[in-house]
Amino acid sequence: MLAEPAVISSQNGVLRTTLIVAPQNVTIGTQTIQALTYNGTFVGPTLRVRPGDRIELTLENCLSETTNLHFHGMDVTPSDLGDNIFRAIDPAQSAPYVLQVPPEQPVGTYWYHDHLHGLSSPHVSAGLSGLLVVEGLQELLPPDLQKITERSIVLKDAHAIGGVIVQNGITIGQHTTRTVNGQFQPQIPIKPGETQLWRIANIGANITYMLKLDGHSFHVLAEDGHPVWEVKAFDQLLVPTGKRFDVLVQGGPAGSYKLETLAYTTGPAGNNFPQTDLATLVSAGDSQKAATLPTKFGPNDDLTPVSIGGRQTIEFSEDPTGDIFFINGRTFDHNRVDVTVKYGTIQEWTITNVSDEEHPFHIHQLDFQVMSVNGQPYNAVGLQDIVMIPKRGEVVIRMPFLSPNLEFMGKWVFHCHILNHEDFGMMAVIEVVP
Ligand SMILES: [Cu+2]
Repeated sequence: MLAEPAVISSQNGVLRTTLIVAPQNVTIGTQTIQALTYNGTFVGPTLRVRPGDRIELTLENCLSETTNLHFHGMDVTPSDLGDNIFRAIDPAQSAPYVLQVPPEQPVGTYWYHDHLHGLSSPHVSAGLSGLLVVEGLQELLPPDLQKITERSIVLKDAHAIGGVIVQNGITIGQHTTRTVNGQFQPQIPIKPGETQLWRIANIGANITYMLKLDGHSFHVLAEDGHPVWEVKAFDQLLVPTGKRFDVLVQGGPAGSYKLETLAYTTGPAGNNFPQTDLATLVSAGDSQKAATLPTKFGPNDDLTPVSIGGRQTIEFSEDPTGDIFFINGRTFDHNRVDVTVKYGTIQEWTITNVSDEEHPFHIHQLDFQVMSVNGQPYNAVGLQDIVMIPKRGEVVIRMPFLSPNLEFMGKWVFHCHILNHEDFGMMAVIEVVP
């Protein structure tokens, strides 16, 4: 049976906790393997906050290597003790992280993970990631759906050799064990006609999922923690590393239904991921009258009519052997500023990919709207923080650099969210100035 990760919730507006980063043996199906964990579990504890809360977290590093922490998707300061991925927490150090979650933070599913350049892929592959939920999504639902069962569907894989998760010389596309909430092919219970909220998140380091649930659709309420203004139903969801979908699932007639990832290729220079069973949805028990699902949901913040305050072109490329990865022809240098943006503007970026594989683009601290893919208009129904850039293709996005919190100005990064690509160069620094 599917089990939820441990939960740590804010109390009276503050989430105060310690995450201990340490090697730990974990059990996945019938295997016991050595992972790197937050508080001892392969899937770290889920942190739950409300908009406007404060996070006061101590990261205690019991590894033999440096680590740090990133709060993926959060509109918080990238500086000082905040969501600052330029920090490095040495072995045997305890470090404070203090984040003021803005009252305007969109409600939905986020996550946290190690973001130390050069070690982020090995560390996240080995287990260093967990969910972060900003509560309030149910309150946007019709009254009869506000108390529905909520489930985490945490997608995370482990490639182990000799009982230890591989961290050196990671080769994407090798056989890996895909888990849901750290479990191997669990059963997920539902009643016929019952509506459930699933928080789907790919918090692995490198692999892509094309999710399908036999006989069921995913009714997407939020993408990357940003509620949509129009709910659409999908038979399949493309979930690259880092991506989240909050969806409604309505139980079909009594029976068993496979949750799987379909075979997926990221291109001739990329990877061929095989079809893999992930879990079984078991519909049983008293039938319920299927609720009418909403078609409208979050506020409409469509950026189509806005005036553009600046434009950038960003190029993703790689060397012929696929060992080094570039943004605008350069590998990451944390001492260099690659893009400067004026605070208070809405920017339009054209992200081109001149390689023969897809790369999921991600930027910290804010969300963007996809305007077009390969020149074809894209009818976005919300904002997001990850978009797959097609091989030999381009995506145009619009980003509001408008956080009401002036601390928001500073330096942060954008990168490919295949963490092996990020570690080998595919990341760049953005600075927002007055
Ligand atoms: Cu990439």
